[in-house]
Amino acid sequence: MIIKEINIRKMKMTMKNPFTTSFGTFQDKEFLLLEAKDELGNTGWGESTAFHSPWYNEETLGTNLHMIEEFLLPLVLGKEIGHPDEVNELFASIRKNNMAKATVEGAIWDLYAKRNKMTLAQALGGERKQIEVGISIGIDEDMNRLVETVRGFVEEGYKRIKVKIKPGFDVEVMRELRKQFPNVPMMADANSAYTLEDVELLKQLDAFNLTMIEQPLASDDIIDHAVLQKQLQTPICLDESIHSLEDTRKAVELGSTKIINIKIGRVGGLTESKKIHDYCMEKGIPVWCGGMLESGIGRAHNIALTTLPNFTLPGDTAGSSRYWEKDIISPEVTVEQGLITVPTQYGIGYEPDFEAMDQFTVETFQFKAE
Ligand code: OSB
Ligand code: MG
Repeated sequence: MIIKEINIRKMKMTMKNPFTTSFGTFQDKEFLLLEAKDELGNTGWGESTAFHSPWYNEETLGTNLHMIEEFLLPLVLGKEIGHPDEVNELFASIRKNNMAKATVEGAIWDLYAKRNKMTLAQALGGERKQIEVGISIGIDEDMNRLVETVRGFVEEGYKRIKVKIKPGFDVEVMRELRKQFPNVPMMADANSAYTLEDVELLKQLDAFNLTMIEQPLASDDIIDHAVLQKQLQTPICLDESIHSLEDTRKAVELGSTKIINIKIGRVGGLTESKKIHDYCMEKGIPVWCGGMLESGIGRAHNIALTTLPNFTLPGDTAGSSRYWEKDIISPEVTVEQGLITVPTQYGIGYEPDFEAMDQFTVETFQFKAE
């Protein structure tokens, strides 16, 4: 296929509820959407998971726009691409900027699947008809309200509850939640808020039978996590520290992690996600699909990826209504008893809802092959 045209939309959507992590709180979600068109008029969609500011990683909406426009599009526009795996190779001369790369690559995967009359899940080699999902709950210092929030999602049937923790909001919170919900699969995500000086505190979490603790230590660390894992019973799952198959291999070999959170954007796209998935499957390391508070477009990519066989733990891909009054796809993503039924339409399987999309579009950019 030949990539003839790329359209980018700068979006601004307001989440139903503010989301708080160990870095801070935000409610407005600003991000990029990218539409790729081929010479036959097929289209594919990608979503950038970079946030407005660089608190999760170093990328931002602004850096993504710059990287895509200046460096990535010239490598694909007007080019003949046989298979989306080639996009990774075309981008190999550009260091990092994984979320920018994944935005373009994701759109080309969707395009490829549609052009070949397959679902994105099939194009990736996934076979599941339904996927199991959990939910990620932000920090809420009002303990009673947090318990009620968790209760609501448990009653909705979400398959596991993930709670954000930070120093001063950790052991007692998990103790209370475990007391209230003795049998619910539960985990904690620290978003890098601790250091090895907190080992004694983190060891107290072992009492609560958590499925894992996500990214307790620095976002660029894999050494200290190995030291910590030796002293914890609770499995460590790395999120921020993993940007590639190579990072995964090193972290697994060092014993820094027993589970991997795969985020398509963070690792530079679906091709790299698949490689990490395959490697982990071979090593007996379970994976699950993380979330970046995506709109329906990014959510659809996460669903397709989760159909691969080693996604054996519920991911963070909650339903559209968890985040948005109105999502930008049709139908919206719905969750029933913690299950999402994988769509059977070609490509990402959901149609863009242009009316809703236009409503949240702040700026548009168009690029055409000469
Ligand atoms: O660490 O997994 C994370 C949201 C924003 C940035 C980082 C993370 C998260 C979440 C929420 O945990 C995932 C979601 O509901 O999309
Ligand atoms: Mg995380």
